[in-house]
Parts: sequence; C-alpha cells; structure tokens
Amino acid sequence: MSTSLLTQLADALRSGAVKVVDLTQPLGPDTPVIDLPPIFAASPGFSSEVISRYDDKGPAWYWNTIRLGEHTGTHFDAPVHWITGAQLPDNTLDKIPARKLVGPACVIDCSREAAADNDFLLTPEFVLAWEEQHGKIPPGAWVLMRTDWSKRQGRDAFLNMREDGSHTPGFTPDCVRFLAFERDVLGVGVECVGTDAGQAATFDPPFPAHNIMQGSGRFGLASLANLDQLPPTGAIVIAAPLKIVDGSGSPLRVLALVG
Ligand code: 23J
Ligand code: MN
Repeated sequence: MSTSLLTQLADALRSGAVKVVDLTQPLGPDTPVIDLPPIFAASPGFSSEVISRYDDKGPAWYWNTIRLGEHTGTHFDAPVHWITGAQLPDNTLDKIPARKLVGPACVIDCSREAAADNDFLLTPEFVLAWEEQHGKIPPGAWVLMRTDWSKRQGRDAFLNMREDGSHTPGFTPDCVRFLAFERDVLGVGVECVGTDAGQAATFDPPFPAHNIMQGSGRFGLASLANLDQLPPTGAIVIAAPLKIVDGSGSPLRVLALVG
C-alpha cells in the first residue's frame, strides 16, 4: 500500500524526519529598520499599545494595537513596492496567488565573503560556481543569500552605518538580472535589513534588487535568520505575507521545511 505524499509529510513532521526551521527575527520595539537619507520619509519601527490586559478595559482578555512600517523586521517585498513594478498585474499583497507563497529554496553561502568584506556583492559567476556544486537553480525557487548577518547583535552592528551610508552585502545588478531572467526565480531573500546592498543607492540602476526583482513581478525577503540551518538545496520555504489590501509588503513568519 502506498501512502500519499502529504501523509508521508505528516508522518515525517511528527517523527522529526522533516524539521521546521524558523527563518524569522523577533519583531519588537528594538527591531532595526532601514535608515534612509533624511530627505526621504522614514519608516516607523514597531510599537504597540495595550487595548486591555485582564483589567477594566477587558477583564478576561489581553490584546494590543500595533503600528509599524510595512517593511519592518523579517518582511516580504511585493512587486508594487518599487516604481518599476507599479503597473504589473496582481502586484499587491492581496493579489499574489497562494501557490507563490510556498516554494523551494536555493541557499548560497556567502558568509565567509561577507565577513571579509561587508560590501560583498553576489555575482553571476559566484552563482554559476554554486550551481557547479549543487545543480541549476530551478524556476520558481527562492534564492537565499546566507551571510550570517542575522547573528549581528544590535542596530549599529546590523545596519553598519558609516559617514557614506550603510555597508552591508547584496547583489550586483547583473546578478539580479541573471536570477530573474536566466533562472526565473520567485525572489531573493537576505539576512540584511533590505534585499539591496547598503551602498546600492549608488549602483546603476539604483537599488537593483528592488528595481529588477519587483520590476519583473518577483518578490523579496529581508531580515531573514537561521539560514545557516538550511541545506544548499532541498528546503521548502513558506513565506506568506499578510493579505493587506493594496499592501506593498508586510512582516511575516518565514518557515522552512528541511528533510
Ligand atoms: C525603500 C527604499 C529603499 C530600500 C527599501 C525601502 C527596502 O530595503 C525595503 O525594505 O524594501 S533599500
Ligand atoms: Mn522591503
């Protein structure tokens, strides 16, 4: 008798043969948010207020209101986030088909390179070398750039700001084009505050990960954690943002199934 794929998955989850790895950072008042030049509007970080806590305002219940920018902490970038994706169909959070919220992950380990050079940029050549070892990135995969940046404690170390802006790793414009158009990825995910490198405002085009990924209907995941617990291939990522009407992005719980 053959058991169905999902019955096998249920058994494997229960036995621990398939693990659930949480790729999410804690979300709270200390969660660092991107620090744009002061000529641009700042995105508010996370804050909350108590509605009631088993008191006069609600004797048997505790709940809070929350306020935060859509792009705070571990979060999802929808195509509409960038002007290049503004006219695409189904570009907002409420329109993304559910099947795109689950997909395989290719994890490219750049942790040594990012430690040696905080401005390390992933290139097509680096991706091709990864493919030599692990196989071709399949269409519809998340490409997750492991840098171990999530291990940095505190806002200053995480954002790594200097006089000339932030110094954090990312992608070359050519690499983003390669992943989008030669590999048809679902999107890119990173451990840093945004999918673009800290110095990406100076690139051509500026912010290439946002410009090209969102401009081609693809997604982003930022402030991921625990990428060091994923195999290079074989994990399945569940990344389902809130269904905010007209939303450009949202914090989310990102989970990986690892066999
Ligand atoms: C707005 C402007 C520039 C960037 C970003 C947002 C993000 O990284 C984001 O969270 O989408 S680089
Ligand atoms: Mn974002």
